[in-house]
Amino acid sequence: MSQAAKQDANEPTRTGLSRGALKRAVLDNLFYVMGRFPEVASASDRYSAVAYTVRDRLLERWIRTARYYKERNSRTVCYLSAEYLPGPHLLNNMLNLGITRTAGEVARELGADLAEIRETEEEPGLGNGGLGRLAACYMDSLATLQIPAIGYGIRYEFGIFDQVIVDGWQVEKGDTWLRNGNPWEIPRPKLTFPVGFGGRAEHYTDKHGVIRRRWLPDLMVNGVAYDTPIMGYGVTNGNLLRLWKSEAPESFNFQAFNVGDYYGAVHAKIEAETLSKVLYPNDEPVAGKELRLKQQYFFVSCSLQDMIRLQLRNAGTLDRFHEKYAIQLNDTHPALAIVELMRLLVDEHFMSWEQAWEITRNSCHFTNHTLLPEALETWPVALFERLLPRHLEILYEINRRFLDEVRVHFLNDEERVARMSLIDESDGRKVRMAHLAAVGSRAINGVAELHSSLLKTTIMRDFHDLWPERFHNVTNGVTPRRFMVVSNPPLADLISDTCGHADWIRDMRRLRELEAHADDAGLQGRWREVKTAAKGALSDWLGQHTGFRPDPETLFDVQAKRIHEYKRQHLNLLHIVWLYEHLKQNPNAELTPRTFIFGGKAAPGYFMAKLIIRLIHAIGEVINSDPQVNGFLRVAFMPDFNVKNGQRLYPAADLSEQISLAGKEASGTGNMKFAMNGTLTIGTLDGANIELRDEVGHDNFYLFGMTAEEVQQRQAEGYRPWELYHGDAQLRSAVDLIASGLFSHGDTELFRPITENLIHSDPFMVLADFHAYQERQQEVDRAYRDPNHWTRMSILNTARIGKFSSDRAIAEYAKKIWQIEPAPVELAD
Ligand code: CR6
Repeated sequence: MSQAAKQDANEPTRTGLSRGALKRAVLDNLFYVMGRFPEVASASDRYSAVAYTVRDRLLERWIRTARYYKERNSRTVCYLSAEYLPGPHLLNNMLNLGITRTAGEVARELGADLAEIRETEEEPGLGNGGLGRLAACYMDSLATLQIPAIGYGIRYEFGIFDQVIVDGWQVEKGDTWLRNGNPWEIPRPKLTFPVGFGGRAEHYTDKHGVIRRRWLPDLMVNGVAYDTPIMGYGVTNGNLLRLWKSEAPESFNFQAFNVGDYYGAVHAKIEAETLSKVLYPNDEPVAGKELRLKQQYFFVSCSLQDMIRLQLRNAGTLDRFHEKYAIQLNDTHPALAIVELMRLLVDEHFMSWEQAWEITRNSCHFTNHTLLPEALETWPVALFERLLPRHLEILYEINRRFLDEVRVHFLNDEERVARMSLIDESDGRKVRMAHLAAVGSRAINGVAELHSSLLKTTIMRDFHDLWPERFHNVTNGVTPRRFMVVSNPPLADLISDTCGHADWIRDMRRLRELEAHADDAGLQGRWREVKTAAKGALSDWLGQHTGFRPDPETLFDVQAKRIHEYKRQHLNLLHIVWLYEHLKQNPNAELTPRTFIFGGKAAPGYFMAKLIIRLIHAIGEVINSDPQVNGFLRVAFMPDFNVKNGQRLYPAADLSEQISLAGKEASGTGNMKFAMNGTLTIGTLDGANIELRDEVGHDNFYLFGMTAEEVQQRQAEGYRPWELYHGDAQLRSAVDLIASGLFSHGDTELFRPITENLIHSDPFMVLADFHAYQERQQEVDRAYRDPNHWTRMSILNTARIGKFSSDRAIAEYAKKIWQIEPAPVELAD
């Protein structure tokens, strides 16, 4: 080898991680990819040049991983999810590669600022809230735990809308996240699969004289793969997020064009492309829209065809498909996978029904994420039949065999048979997707202890009677990489400093080492400094974006999540209104100055949720401009709550509001993100709050409200909110103040839907929990006045939050549900 060649081999500048290599790569990318030189580059050009530099380094590791998994034919998790909310990629990828510091220096040397560069990144808003963000946390942990995995989903052109506030109302703006390109994805135009819709099923005789059934769709769409590498933290393993974009097959155009039907050709193209255009903006969806069913089938079919392609390439047969793949269905959105896999195996790969069912049922696993009856997906049989006629036949056959099993198991119980059927015959015929998912899965799990046990006694009770061994719990978790290290670097540094290592980032149980220092005055002081600085940064941001800059010296009391009546933002508001009145009447009341901060989007068609946003602003307007209370009470709203803005909020919160009606929030994950950042919780015994309280210690958590059992009991007895309203003077006057028009310039109609609903129906029992909530808030108020005590509790929350790492959750899935082992990849040969 020549000297020069040797030097090249020793200095892989193309993907090196040294300062020199990074600097050269950024300049090269700016020049060769963006076609710019530094003096004229815009912030967006600089961002892209840095992003491509990081991407090259990911690709090297990712390709090495792909090769390694292929050689070993590793068992692989296929996570099927209609939503992913990864958040901005740049800093997270830098962290996982271990180059954050070097990259910051390189940026400075090039006259740029990493903070400014990161601000220009658009986040892929391909999800609504908790469920989509959970999928992203799980992708992060799968890679970090070195578990081979592919995340499959939809590449929506328009993700969740951007929220802007106009005159106190939410206004939705289209999310054009792709307008400046997306450096993180690699289009795979050759990797496409055809997906059919409509048409009919027919019998035919194959070349061996066997009579078979096949589907003749009347519309074909292509799914094109777009790949995003997902790196593990501090490891070489990189997994794959593969999202499908819909396109019209080329041939379509030409056919129609040849017969002169130009309009028809264009129309077919548009219809095909519409499929992956837009994400449905409903968290806990209600309406069953045709396009949504199409989207579900589209991504499920592409994903299964891809798995089958890989398995045939590697093994030459599909007989052991279930040994190769563990398919995880993220809620019922991908439940059609069960029917589609049957169709592919039986109709297209000529497998017997029995073998195909054995494979299907041993490949699929189902996570339920909600007990809300209105959020359980069903599809009208007529719609299902029109779009997927062959699938309906298969579904009926699955149902026929399943119901026979039920009859044999529970003799003479036709009522149970009707309850368990995949078809609901009670009110127009509907396909029950949760039942389909349960029948076709090896394992069924809820997302927190309470939720998993309620599943067994409520909506899945009959299934639990039949197959108790299939039921599990895996409590949700969130990634400490994004929600601690990337969101809150000063806190991460302080923790590493105190513990003497950074191993807690991979092994969150080691945060317990902080406990020994919880009373240490030095740590407490630094802990407070970190919190105050984060509050200052949030204040600045709010000042710039809303015109109101909260005082960082006040207690930051934050409720940030989707706006939903069951989450009870209006309980929080009633308390604020009560406080306001109380202060007006008792100007000398001893009170901790507090800023209540809200954030969250409302589904565009959810009237009450949008009115709650209006009410938050209305109350804020009056209170914030009343000099009589201003030293003590303020209300702010962070517009456009998304992953990026969440990262500003979690580090800055003193108190986190997790106040849903017990039994309604399956898990919640915001609760974990706040507590990781040393935020104390005021909350009900709902979802993962229960486990969080047990972990951090009952003394370090502000509990209030009815238990799920008490809620059920109260409802069974007949809940009468008007009696509570009439019987509690403070509560009544808070409701009345809203109804009086004080917050609506005298308009007594505007908020009537909220006040009337509370008094007369109150489905989420806001009034029943008001008193307990108010009392606990007073305790919070007192505790905050003792900074040492408060800081101790804050430190203990962080120290004891380890359980809620998504690494723990994924390790549980790997062991209990998937039976899969890590496959560590080495970087050097
Ligand atoms: N809306 C639950 O409501 C849970 C997440 C993730 C939700 C929430 O409590 O933390 O899933 N459910 O498991 C659905 O989306 C159906 C959510 O995000």
